[in-house]
Amino acid sequence: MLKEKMKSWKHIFKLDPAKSINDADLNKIKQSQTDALIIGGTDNIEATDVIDLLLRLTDTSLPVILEVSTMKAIVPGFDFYFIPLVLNSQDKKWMMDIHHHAIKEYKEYLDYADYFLEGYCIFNEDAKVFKKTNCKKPTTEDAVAYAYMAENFFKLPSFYIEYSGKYGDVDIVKAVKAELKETLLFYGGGIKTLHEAKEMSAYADVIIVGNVIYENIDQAIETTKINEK
Ligand code: 1GP
Repeated sequence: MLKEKMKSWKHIFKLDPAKSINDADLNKIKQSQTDALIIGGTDNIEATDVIDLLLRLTDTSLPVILEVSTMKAIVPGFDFYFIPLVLNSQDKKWMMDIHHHAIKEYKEYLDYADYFLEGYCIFNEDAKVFKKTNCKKPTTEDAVAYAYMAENFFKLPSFYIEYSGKYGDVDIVKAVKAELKETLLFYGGGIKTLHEAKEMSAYADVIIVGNVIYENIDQAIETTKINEK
């Protein structure tokens, strides 16, 4: 069961198929202490780029996950598929309708694929994903209530505090963690240093690191060392 396996994960790198990464940097990612690799992004996601990146990752023993953000880039061959539901979107589309549409098309495939739902709560108003999915900025109280719904109403295996591109408020992560018993807490957004990685890891079950991979690869690798003293 994927959720059981994920209980031992602390760190995931998120690679954006719309951005380029050279082999040397990708090798550093593969050889790092991260627990898994997600391929995912918001804009310009093309199946050819997803396939290209997947093929460059065939020589890693790390789990390779596709985070499905658009139906046109659903590609077979991944270890796992993460499916986001945007809880604080003001449009039902991002919580329900695109999933409904996808199930009509891919239901048979889903029977065989190992997939995992993510209840997203997006905080950074400047993030592309916030605007694209027409989110409403949650307060701490809102976030805690969404976390309750994710765990108790929808029985989602994970709740994702998403600050994409900006380092978030640790007090919100702490408050949400206190609400969750079974649902795993993911935190992603603006982590660039080991200190920040450790700070968010103190409450989040899994931290997700993206942008810094493309800004400073060695600093990105440092964020994996959360278990070191
Ligand atoms: C984005 O949560 C991830 O979906 C990681 O955020 O790119 O800001 O590290 P950053």
